[in-house]
Amino acid sequence: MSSRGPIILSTWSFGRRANAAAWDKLVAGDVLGAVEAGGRNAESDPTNHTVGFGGFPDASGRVSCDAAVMLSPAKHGAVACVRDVEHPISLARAVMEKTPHRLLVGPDAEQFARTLGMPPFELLTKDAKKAWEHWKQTGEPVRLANLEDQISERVNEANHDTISLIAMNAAGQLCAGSTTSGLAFKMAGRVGDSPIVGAGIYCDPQIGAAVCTGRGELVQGTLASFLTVEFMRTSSTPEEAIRRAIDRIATTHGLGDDDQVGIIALRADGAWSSGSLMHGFVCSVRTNDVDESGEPKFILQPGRHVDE
Ligand code: SD4
Repeated sequence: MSSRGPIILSTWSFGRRANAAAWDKLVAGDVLGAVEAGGRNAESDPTNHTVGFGGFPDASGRVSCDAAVMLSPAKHGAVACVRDVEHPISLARAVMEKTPHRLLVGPDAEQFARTLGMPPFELLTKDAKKAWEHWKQTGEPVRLANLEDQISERVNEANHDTISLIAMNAAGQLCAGSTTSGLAFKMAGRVGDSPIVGAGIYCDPQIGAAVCTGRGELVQGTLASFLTVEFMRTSSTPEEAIRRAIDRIATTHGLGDDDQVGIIALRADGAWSSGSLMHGFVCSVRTNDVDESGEPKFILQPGRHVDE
């Protein structure tokens, strides 16, 4: 599929709401503002249990968030393992714009947020705490009647809804971003792919951008978003680039039944595609003509599906 911007692509079906929140800024040409607005939308949604407020906590019962934004190899910012910041993606933007650095982590990143006037914010909701208590007591997948989304150890839309986005404006300027509370009940201190440039997100204005979702550990060792962009340099289509990156993940890892990764890629000429290791990933897209969510264009192992 090919056309120049404005276009915004994001992970999972709730990405449509994020795309809507980003749209006005994107139409005005502000790609960074659009990605930030989309990420903030997901961060504020208490029913999304893998991003910001309402995110499921780590094994210690505390929510920790990772986020990043990227305009180019020279212009990006990220935060990791921040526990009391309402909008980690805005903090990542501030790292890019207000510091000479690229990644701030933990309490010092939180302290940086205070200096910017972002007050401490409790990210743990009652539902998320309940889910954690259940997990703590039973070690079992959670089945709570009052939770719209059920938790399991599996990587599916119900429990893996990190938002990763790529926006391109009408002038062809690109921006990528991601924000997440990571895997539910992860080890305290664990950081996934999302804030790692090259892993969860990558953007090279000359070539294109790619973003990932799913089990971060599979993405970190393959630098799957960087790899996808590099493959776009030489591949005939974004779909082919994604296929090669997903293939790399599959051939370098012993995949478990629940291992899912989804990738979205947008080439600098506006051509885009999406793909995943297995069935279950969803990509949301908005342009002047389209506003929809759908199955990825490419699934490496279509016979496999992550059930709820
Ligand atoms: C992580 N990649 O922390 C994130 C999780 C994710 O959809 O994408 N969930 O590993």
